[in-house]
Amino acid sequence: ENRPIRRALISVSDKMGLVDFAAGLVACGVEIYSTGGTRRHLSDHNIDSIDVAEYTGFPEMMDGRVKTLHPKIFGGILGRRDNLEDLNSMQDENIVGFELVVVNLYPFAATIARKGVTREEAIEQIDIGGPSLIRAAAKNHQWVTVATRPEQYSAILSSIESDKATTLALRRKMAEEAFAMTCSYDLAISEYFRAESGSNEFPSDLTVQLERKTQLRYGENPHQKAAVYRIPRDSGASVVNARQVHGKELSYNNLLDLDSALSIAKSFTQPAAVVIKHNNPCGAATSTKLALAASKALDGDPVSAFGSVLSFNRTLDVETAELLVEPNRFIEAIIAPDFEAGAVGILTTRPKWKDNVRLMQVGHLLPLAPERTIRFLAGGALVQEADTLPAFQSQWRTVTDAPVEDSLWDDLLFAWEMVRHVKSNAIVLGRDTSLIGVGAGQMSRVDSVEIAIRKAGDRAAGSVLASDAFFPFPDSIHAAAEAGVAAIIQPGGSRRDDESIAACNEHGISMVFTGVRHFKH
Ligand code: 93A
Repeated sequence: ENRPIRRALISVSDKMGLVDFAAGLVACGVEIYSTGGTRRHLSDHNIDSIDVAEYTGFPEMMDGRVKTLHPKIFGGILGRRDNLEDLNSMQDENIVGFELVVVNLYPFAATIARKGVTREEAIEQIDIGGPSLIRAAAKNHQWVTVATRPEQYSAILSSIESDKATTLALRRKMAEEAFAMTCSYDLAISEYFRAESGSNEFPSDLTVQLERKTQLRYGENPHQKAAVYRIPRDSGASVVNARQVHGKELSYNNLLDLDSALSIAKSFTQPAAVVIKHNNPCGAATSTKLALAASKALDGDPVSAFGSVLSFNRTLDVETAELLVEPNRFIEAIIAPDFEAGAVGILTTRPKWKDNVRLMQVGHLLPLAPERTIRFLAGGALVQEADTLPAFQSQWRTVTDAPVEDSLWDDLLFAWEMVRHVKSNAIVLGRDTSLIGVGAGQMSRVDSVEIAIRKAGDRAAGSVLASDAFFPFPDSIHAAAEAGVAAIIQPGGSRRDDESIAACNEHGISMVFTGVRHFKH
């Protein structure tokens, strides 16, 4: 079921990694067809390609609204190579076959996140041809390989380099990811229209249908009966849908913790590792490599990490697995998009580990789709949109005399992303894009500050502090200053903001207001 790749159609908005990929394809003798902007980008880097417009005989028109929507393109993707009629049609109409389709879409979500974007601009960023190309290629994955993200290029190229072809398994995996991607793309558009119509009215009746997935041994405590239910037809990347690769049955509390762990790992684009205890993060980090992120995350609070659950946003590799099985570590469960075979080997054979750890494979993590949350109360329920609002850095304001040092911005962004995942009142300290102190669930904010500082110890000096809501009094600022905190990020909006700002100025600390609150109750 290996299919040779002779011709590729490339049409991408995100040009990341494209030049190396295309150059590799050309070196393997693959002929490239491309659309306007993509073709210019390739030719700027001395890579020749055939103009799609020249091939179809139709110019790009209507400001690019019609570029690839043509039977000579879709016939070349959808034609079944073992169907005589399809092949005859291709020959009669001078249609060439594409065995590889490389497309990523107009950045709709990034466009609507921009400040002051108009409705017309948003509408123009609804990609029509791109999803069609992707869906056509994914439908015909028996013959065609589809790439929708730069991260996929290396696997595809190395397969072509070694075998001049791709395997069915690879094509099927790419097709699966492609349909998940076009689905979340359309969901973002539909949510935009919903928000635009100003209707924050939720349905007047809500029917929640759930099907029992498994009976659990017990609930939060051994005297409580419990079961797991799933939403029928929901196939998103979730703990409920994840596949258990190894280990004994998950408990109610494991499932809750894994769900939190996964939602945090999902929110980072860089390789990330997260450590959860009792539904709050006690370690988390991002880095250039998963193993580095894991080591920083576990060092965040090594005492609390004992008996924790872990999540990762990349395939768990051998290097990371080696690091996890160090003596004196005890991990209840791990969730990751995938596990290298060698990593499963390491995690499931070492004494103490093999009988205890559960491994959950969740599959490709989609970018955050808007979701709703439901919490049952006695006599009813609360329904809300999930707090998946991205950080709009363009709307942040530095409010202190001292500007934020350049070296601290990454940590501020990291801490701000983390604090929304901690129970209110939430305070986190971050340093070197890792979590070094957390104060969670306290009834007074200054208590959370003091706990976070105590957890960070010597490491608090030079760190950044994030607060999920404004400081009602400047006492927290004084405590942070005493510990050597270098910068603070918080929503702002208290009647006494000026007192907090004055306290920062007095201590030479910089402070950023985000204008957005992230309570989690
Ligand atoms: O406006 S479209 O929906 N009409 C099309 O026919 C079409 N074909 C590809 N947008 C279309 N595309 C998109 O153009 C691709 O999905 C890709 O994001 C972008 C690449 O255009 P260019 O190569 O001109 O930069």
